[in-house]
Amino acid sequence: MATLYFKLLNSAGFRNFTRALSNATGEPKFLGINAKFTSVLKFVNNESYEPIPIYRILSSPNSQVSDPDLKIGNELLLKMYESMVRIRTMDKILYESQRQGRISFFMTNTGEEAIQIGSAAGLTLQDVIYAQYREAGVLLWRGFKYSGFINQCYGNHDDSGKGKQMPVHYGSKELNFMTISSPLTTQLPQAVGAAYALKRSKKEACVVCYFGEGAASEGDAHAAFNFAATLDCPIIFICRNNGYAISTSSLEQYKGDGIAARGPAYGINTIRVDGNDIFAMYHVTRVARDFCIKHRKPVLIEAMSYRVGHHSTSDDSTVYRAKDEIENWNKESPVLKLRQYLENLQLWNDEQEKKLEVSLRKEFLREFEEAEKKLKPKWNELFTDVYQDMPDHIKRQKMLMERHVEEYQEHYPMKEFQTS
Ligand SMILES: Cc1ncc(C[n+]2csc(CCOP(=O)(O)OP(=O)(O)O)c2C)c(N)n1
Ligand SMILES: [Mg+2]
Repeated sequence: MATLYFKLLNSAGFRNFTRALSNATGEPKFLGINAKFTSVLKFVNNESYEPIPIYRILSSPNSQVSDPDLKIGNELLLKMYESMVRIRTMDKILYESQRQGRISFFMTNTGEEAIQIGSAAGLTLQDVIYAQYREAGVLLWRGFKYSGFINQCYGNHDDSGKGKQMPVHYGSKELNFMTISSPLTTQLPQAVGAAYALKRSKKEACVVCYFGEGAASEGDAHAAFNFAATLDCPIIFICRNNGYAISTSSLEQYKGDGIAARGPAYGINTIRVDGNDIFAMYHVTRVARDFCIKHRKPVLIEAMSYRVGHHSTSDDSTVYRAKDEIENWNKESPVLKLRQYLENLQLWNDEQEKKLEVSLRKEFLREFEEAEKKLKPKWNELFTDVYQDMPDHIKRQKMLMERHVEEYQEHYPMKEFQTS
């Protein structure tokens, strides 16, 4: 008891407490809360505040991007547009290939290309990415090639995950992009931990963590926000609010002012942005990155958009939403918006569009044919790369499988696997 007393007495918290017992007016102050007393009994709810506004630059194709901070030259503009069309091309072909039974599963990015490319363009390769699964464009912008995406979806021997993951669970050590894992929101506390480590290492970089508004309902999201705020971690949380968590619309997912409203409650600098406006995404991400690194503090960005495609190849979204709704959002396509903007500036025309489409499709199909021919990884690699030192029970499973395959090999497609 005596020791505890001294510990308390010596702790900064206790000293603050004694200091905080009264302020200049003689009224008591509560630790961690900076508020005034009131005699009005009134509940506060989300209607007590104006909804957080949506920052945007591109309200129409005629909008001017005049902010001098934005520094967005023609070369960057065209690279952004080409990258958006690149994802679209990949999405279309891999989606169809799943329908043809060539791969087991796929998820498209349609409608969210501006969130992905705009934010990725505002970062550097030193920043560490923790994504959910609908952020292929971020990886593409960082330099991941068509071949990398296709090899992963096929799980062939050139897939860096050696076929251990289901399709779309991409990852790249070289590009600082953590491998995707599907249990929702697990990436958030991990990302905060990584941001804390970055802060301690004093590197000029931040962590960027993407997640859906559905994932934000998991307890892990709340734990992550609070740790990021209280430990002052350099992390940008980018919530893609695309209106749906599979069949559950945002109308049923939360009752407050979306995900952004939670930021200030945790003491996190927050902004809501038009996720269909690539310039707004780019600008906000750059400013957030500078803030995060300079002040070693988190930022929350809620990017408003719409999931135009089905949730995945296992979903038919017309069962739970009207076709009109999808068509209306298709008209808001961020790819179309940027194209119109470029056409207005006479930087793009129909002929260039056709040429780009044809060349990307050709490039993709070439890689696709190559990937289909490749063998699967050596089958007993199933047991490797998880533990640094293989535990005994895994060694035993490996040995049993080797024996089994040896004995019954005529029942297995052994020719499809690498042998050495
Ligand atoms: C812990 C956990 N619960 C449920 C699921 C099943 N599940 C996969 S995706 C998904 C919806 C997620 O929606 P959101 O976070 O908004 O991302 P979006 O698909 O809209 O991009 C659900 C419920 C899961 N993968 N993990
Ligand atoms: Mg969603």
